[in-house]
Amino acid sequence: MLRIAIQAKGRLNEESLSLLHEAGIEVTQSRRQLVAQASGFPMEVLYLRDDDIPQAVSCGVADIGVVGRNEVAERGFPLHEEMALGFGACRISLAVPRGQGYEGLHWFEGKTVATSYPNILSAFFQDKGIRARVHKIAGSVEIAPAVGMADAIFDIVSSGGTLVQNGLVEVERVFPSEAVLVSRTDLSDDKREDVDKLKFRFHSIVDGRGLKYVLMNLPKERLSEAVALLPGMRSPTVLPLFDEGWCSLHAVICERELWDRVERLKALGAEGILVLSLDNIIK
Ligand code: PRT
Ligand code: ZN
Repeated sequence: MLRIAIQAKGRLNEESLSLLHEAGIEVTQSRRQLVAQASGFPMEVLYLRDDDIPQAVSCGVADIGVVGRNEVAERGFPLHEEMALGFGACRISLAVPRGQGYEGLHWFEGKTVATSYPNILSAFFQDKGIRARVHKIAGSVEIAPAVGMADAIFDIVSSGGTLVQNGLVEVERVFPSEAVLVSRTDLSDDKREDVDKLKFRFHSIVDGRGLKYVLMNLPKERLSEAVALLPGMRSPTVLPLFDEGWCSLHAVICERELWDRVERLKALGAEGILVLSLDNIIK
């Protein structure tokens, strides 16, 4: 029986549960309980604060966990990163008060920087040869410069709205992060097998995100031009139609290229274009 640690509440909770759901795993008990039984996979779910997940997995309280890569790096416990999960995207960045005339990292020389990620920041400054003071604070890092506690901050940024609201400018993107699946480094063979099964399901979901399945009818003489527009998974599928001058073309297209490709296909004479959502891709 695998035990997975996920965030009890917060930004990663909902998407962790929906990833499990899409993988055919339902969590039956209320999330107020620390441990819940799952169905659809031999698994228990342990609800923790994200700060505690790296240690819980590393010391074997849980076998695997879903947590931000930022927490994994900051805590420094020995863990194995199994896969990136494609949600919770953010970065930890250095930001300075607006109007500082920032021209490069040497600006930080002798300055004080407030952060909840002192280990990642100290390692970064050391690597770059910058002597700055790293001031650890637990929360509301973004107000530290305004209240005179620090000259700059090193904090998580996603939309950047919080920085703007606090009169700060992002000057260095230091650490890109997203939710990852981590495992303890001493998994038994049985558990390793279960983790691989779970990863197979997760990959089929994560790989299918942002992809569309597109079908259309196309005059046969335009086929090679159309295929050139559609990289697909290997190559597009072409099926005959009763009308011999026409064929049916099926392909997988990345969502952000969808409209551009559809417009170009239409210009080639494509008709009856259907765009379908993809739940899973089993590679
Ligand atoms: O209670 P618990 O300790 O479990 O939760 P928490 O409050 O410590 O963490 P939580 O739920 O805020 O974040 C969990 C994880 O989500 C983080 O460790 C990151 O991996 C990831 N994540 C993704 C984020 C953000 N995006 C994010 N925007 N974590 C925090 N933020 C904060 C950021 O610090 C900023 O102050 O949200 C604010 C808004 O960001 P902007 O740039 O969109 O304005
Ligand atoms: Zn936390």
